[in-house]
Amino acid sequence: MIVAPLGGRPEDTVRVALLSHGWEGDLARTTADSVEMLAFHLTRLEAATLEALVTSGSRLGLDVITGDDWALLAGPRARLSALARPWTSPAPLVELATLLGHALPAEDPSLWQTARGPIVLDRPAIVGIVNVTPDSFSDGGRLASVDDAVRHAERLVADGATILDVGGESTRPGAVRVPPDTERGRVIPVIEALTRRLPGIPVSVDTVKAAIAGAALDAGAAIVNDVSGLRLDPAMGELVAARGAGLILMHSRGSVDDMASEAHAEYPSGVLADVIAELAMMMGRARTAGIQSERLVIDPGLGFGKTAEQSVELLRGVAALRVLGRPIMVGPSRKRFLGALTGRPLDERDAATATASALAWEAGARLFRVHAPAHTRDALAIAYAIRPR
Ligand code: PMM
Repeated sequence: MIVAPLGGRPEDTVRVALLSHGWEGDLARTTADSVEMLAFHLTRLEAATLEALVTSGSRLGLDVITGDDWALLAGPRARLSALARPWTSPAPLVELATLLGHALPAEDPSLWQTARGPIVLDRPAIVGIVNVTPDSFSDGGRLASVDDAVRHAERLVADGATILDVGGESTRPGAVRVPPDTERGRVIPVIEALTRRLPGIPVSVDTVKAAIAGAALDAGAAIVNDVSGLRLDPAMGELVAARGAGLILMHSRGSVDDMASEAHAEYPSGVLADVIAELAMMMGRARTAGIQSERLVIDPGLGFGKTAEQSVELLRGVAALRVLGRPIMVGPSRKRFLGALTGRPLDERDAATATASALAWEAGARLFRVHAPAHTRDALAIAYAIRPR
């Protein structure tokens, strides 16, 4: 007899073991998914709900840790699903069962619908950054003309980018705000040129303004990257819905002036729980505006309203974002928290960016927004090659 421990994520290792015994792929996956371990942080619970949760949870073999009005609930997906059935729940658990059902992650989505067709995310997708700003964080506005921007974009694609993100307004704290016409004048000619010169590469526009997003979609963009998560321009949601664009909902707080600072870095329930709750609100806003969920990608907004430590904590917990049921994008590229961890200046953080990206891939992230993709492409190629199968 041999008893061998299975390391790693249970759903992956169990699937691999079942496949090794000749199980058919789909059956192995569904069976293995039932042992996926999940945990939930429940807050603002009534006393009766808490009491019923302890009883039902322990009967199902779930771990339930409770406090005054909160609980941590953990266990295999299959047992959690048994709790997420409002039609069989006792009265105090009906609401919790319903909410748990919504919160249980669907299988990782691998398709992202955009205005120019679907993007398949069964392997890592590198989003190359084309900052057409004189004062961006990390590339210092070296792209003075449309030709410079196109040349830079071609380099990004040669180095592994499969999507390009064009931005014309810096969120760097203290950056000079640009009037919409200036932002439009920066990004639209670049998007027109890119969609002409690189027709197979979907382009996203990094803007919080519906008018700029609309003009960018007219110019051939497929995706809107709204770093305000639909908070700052009330017209953005309806525009994205009407145009069938893909939408990146990034977590941030505050205005363009202070969102990339630490001005709003208070997270009473912990940065991970609060960011997930606020991303869920942003997804609700998208739904209300009529945007289909297949068009959404979520992004925890590393460095936006987060201290370096909080960005690290978010990256550590990025797998938890999978509860939201949409593909996850991360933007660690050259950010301050990587400087804090490595002691390296801005222009020496590409290896750290690549490492952070590969580790985030393992935790479930699928899109990686980076300035200089070469290292990240290599790191992700290894991470992809050794993925559990
Ligand atoms: N970071 C920046 C700008 N836009 N968009 C998304 N979706 N995610 C990010 O992390 C993000 C972003 C700031 O970085 P830069 O000014 O160096 O491009």
